[in-house]
Amino acid sequence: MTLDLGFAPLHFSDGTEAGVIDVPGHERFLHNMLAGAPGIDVLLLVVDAVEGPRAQTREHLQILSFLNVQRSIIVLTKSDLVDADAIEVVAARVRDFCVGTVAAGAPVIPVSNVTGAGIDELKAAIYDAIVSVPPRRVDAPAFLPVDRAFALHGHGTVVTGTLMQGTIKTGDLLELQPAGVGARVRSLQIFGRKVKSAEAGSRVAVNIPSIDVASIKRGDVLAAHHEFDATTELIVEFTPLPDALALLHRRTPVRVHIGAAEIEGRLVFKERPMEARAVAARLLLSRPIVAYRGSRMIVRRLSPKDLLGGAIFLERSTLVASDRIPELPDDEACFEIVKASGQTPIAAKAVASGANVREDVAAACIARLVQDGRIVAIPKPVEYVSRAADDEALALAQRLLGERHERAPWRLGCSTSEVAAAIAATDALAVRRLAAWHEDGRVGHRARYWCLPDFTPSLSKEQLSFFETTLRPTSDAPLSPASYDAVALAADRARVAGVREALESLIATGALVRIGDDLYRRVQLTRAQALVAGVLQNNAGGATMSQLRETLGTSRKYALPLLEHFDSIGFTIRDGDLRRLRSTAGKSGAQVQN
Ligand SMILES: Nc1nc2c(ncn2[C@@H]2O[C@H](COP(=O)(O)OP(=O)(O)OP(=O)(O)O)[C@@H](O)[C@H]2O)c(=O)[nH]1
Ligand SMILES: [Mg+2]
Repeated sequence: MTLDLGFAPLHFSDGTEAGVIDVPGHERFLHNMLAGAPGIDVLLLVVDAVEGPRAQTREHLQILSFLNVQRSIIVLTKSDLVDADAIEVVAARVRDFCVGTVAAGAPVIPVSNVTGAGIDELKAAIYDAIVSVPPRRVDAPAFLPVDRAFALHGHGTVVTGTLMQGTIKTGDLLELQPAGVGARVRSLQIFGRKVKSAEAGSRVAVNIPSIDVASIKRGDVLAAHHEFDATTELIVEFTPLPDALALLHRRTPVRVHIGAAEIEGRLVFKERPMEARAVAARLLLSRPIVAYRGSRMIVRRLSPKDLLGGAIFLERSTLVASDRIPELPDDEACFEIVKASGQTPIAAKAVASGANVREDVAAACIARLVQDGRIVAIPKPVEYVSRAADDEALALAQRLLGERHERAPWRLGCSTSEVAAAIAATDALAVRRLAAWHEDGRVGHRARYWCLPDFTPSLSKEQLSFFETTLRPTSDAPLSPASYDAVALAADRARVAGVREALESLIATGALVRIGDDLYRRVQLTRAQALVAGVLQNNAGGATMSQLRETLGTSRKYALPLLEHFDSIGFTIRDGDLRRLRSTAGKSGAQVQN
């Protein structure tokens, strides 16, 4: 079984020479097949006449369809092991198998390596094929992907490969890429024969003694000096295999085979491809590579290593030719990134890197998108979601609130955690989103509860009568409060549904006012305030605590916290033993600081 690439010359009587590249067939050595395949112009698809084509045959054909194969020949080996009829049958099968592949319509030649039958016909077919293959570009900058590197005693480092384009001559100064190290060519060989120059399409061995063999590996490129810049970001034209469409995401982790190199990276689309058609894509690699325009590469999934498709190098990402690549405007690119983030708010910085634009550009795009209402800002820290995602989450939250208001109208609404569960967010995120909706007036907020904007709690008949009874003041002290603790205890004991929640709602809406343990009805408080105002308006110098207590007709126990409450809400101001109205205090010229 062949493990790695094999190379051999094939000579024809007229002096024509072909370089044969033998690649392993077994799936486990596909990476080696991929290293050798880009140099192939003429494909010899070797099929066992006994077994016929196998699954691996299909994968090889798919791979080769993305590379440089110009002509194909189907070779049926072991013809000595089957009769002529069987050969016809298997030949027909292979022809069918090759429909729609690079080998479609290729001649089928049965051979036997045991008897030598068919070998001359095969050689003739190879000759016909190679002379009809259009020549590679010999005047382009030299580009030699290195498939082997070794040190030769007395000569130093030698690298071999298929010269993809250009010409190499002895004495040339080349460059080993992506390291970018200069390398002088001391000597050249084509299949063991010393030559002065080698042209594109040749299998060559290049002696570059100035470079340490340990610093070269399969996949490096020996290239024309100063012609290629290594890059990790490229624009490619990617053609997906139909079977691979489902495996593609907008950003797909991939393993790319280019030249003899194998590199991990990400393939990034503006939009996930839905058809097996060529699309522009950005390829972000984990290591720099060099490539020439038109370099072909094979793209596999990172794991498992399914074949995804083929790609053609167009430009380094920084040098995008705008007429070739349908670049989305930056606004759209930024919008796509926000949209792709779904319900997870995304920061401007992440939008910039996702859309591959500068941060200041992203900031301007985001401002326009917010202005146009296509994306929505979420506060603390400022991040963004798409309008559609926001509407969706808001609808869920509003549905929850509506249901809750209907089921328990006496309740203030929902806690943050309840909303968080409904919109499938963490509490921390829910509070930020609720704050944004509250800011826009799309949800209401009262005492740590969230509600629909126009919602006011309303009590059931039973709850109303409970409070009526419990909070009824005695006729001799109409302004005396109830005890909050006592009311809460009574509420807990009463068999009235939701009455404890109703108590909190009454306090939150201000119908009841809690001052320490004292619980006032709003009417009591309004009355008390009017009485205090009356006394103080008639006493410009102020009134004492006991004067006010008498007016209110309550005990000192209640009067003290109540007056302090009036101080705290800015209604009165205390000055030693005296209290005055804060609003008139200024007007009367007294020395009061606000
Ligand atoms: N009888 C007969 N046996 C053959 C013929 N050609 C190859 N074989 C035998 O088939 C077996 C496989 O041959 P290989 O040349 O290793 O096949 P391969 O396609 O290169 O295999 P991989 O490199 O693993 O992909 C060997 O035992 C060969 O001797 C033939 O024409 N007739
Ligand atoms: Mg083999």
